[in-house]
Amino acid sequence: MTGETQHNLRGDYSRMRPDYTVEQEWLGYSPEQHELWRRLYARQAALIPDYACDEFRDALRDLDFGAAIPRFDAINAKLEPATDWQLVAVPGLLPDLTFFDHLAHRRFPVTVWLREPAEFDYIVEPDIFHDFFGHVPMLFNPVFANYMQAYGRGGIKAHELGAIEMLARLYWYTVEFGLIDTKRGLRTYGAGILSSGGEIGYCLESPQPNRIGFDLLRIMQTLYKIDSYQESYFVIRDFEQLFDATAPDFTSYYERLKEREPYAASTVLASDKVYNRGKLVSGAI
Ligand code: HBI
Ligand code: FE
Repeated sequence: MTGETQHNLRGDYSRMRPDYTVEQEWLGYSPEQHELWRRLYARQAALIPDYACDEFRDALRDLDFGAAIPRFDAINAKLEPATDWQLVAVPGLLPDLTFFDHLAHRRFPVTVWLREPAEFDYIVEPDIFHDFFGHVPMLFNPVFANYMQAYGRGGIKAHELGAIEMLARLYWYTVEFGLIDTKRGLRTYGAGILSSGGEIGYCLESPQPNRIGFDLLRIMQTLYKIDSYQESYFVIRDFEQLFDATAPDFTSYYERLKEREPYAASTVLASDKVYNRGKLVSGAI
């Protein structure tokens, strides 16, 4: 929601608390909505063994929430003992600071509304399927869970420093669209990919996009696409690398980055560790 106003957001913001949380009102979901959830889940779950990292795959299998739209309180009963995180229900996208504050307190905001059947393959704003299927399994991994909290704390600071745009690129290229180098080959842990029927195969198998080794400052200097598959994906070695990269104070990084022009999403640099150099023809997707 960086740099945007709220008027065109989907979702009912009229009954929220000051921290933007609402009741999930699980009994209000219709049988058709539960059926749509089952179809979304079945399509996506079938892709997970080939494309998701083991941490995501194992958590998804243990949680087994494919039969109906899950109840947040039932998942919280498992999540709190595992990593001390909890899910909170929200109407949709939140103002940056509100979002960061929840993460900094180990609360993950999950949108309550589900997309329409016509949006089965593609949706612009995050709905409950993206937020839940894509994000929740990774919150069971202790190192990743700590990274998410560090991101929230960093976001509050970036807000004070006028650097949210740079930090948001880190979230985009890791939490939403990140790849990881595993013994079984490249896999994904990114929620934007894991909740997408098309991009999950594309990001790992297509010759078109760049796949480049994780580099914190380079990522924070790189623009991203919100309306097409990504032109570049960044690959971490393990979740410790992600957590360790966010341990230092970013203040001096932002000062350096503010003096530089951002890179286009398609850029490959001589200093990049290249897993795949994209064969993307501009405008091809
Ligand atoms: N709100 N509910 C919700 N979910 C997000 O992923 C989200 C948000 N608000 C802001 C935001 N993401 C990003 O713009 C920040 O990471 C910068
Ligand atoms: Fe997301």
